[in-house]
Amino acid sequence: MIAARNSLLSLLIVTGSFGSGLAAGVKARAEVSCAATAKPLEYDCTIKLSDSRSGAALTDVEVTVRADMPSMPMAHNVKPAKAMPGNEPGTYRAHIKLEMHGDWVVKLDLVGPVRDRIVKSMRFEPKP
Ligand SMILES: [Cu+2]
Repeated sequence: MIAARNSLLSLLIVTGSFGSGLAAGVKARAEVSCAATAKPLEYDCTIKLSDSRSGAALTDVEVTVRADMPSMPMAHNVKPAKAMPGNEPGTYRAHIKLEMHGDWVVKLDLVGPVRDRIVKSMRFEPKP
């Protein structure tokens, strides 16, 4: 069953985090959704960070968003975007500019109270 598309594209395909392997460190879980904007290939992304064990919101984290296309090595050079804190605790907002539609890997680098890297596969499509 394929869910109907809405304007807020639900792009989350893979959940999970790939941590640095530090046993004592807090690991982050991220929910990421990106919505197409009026500008082609520009997306507003909302990121929700939580402690993967306790579920507590992760605040005061410096989040850098990077995007690359696994199917096209070396082809793209998307500028990393710094996320800004959102309205709700543990939420962040980032604006990204891609170079084409399709399947991208979005990498979130977290620095601050939590250090982690979260990698997600996401499909970006034109605004409906
Ligand atoms: Cu490409």
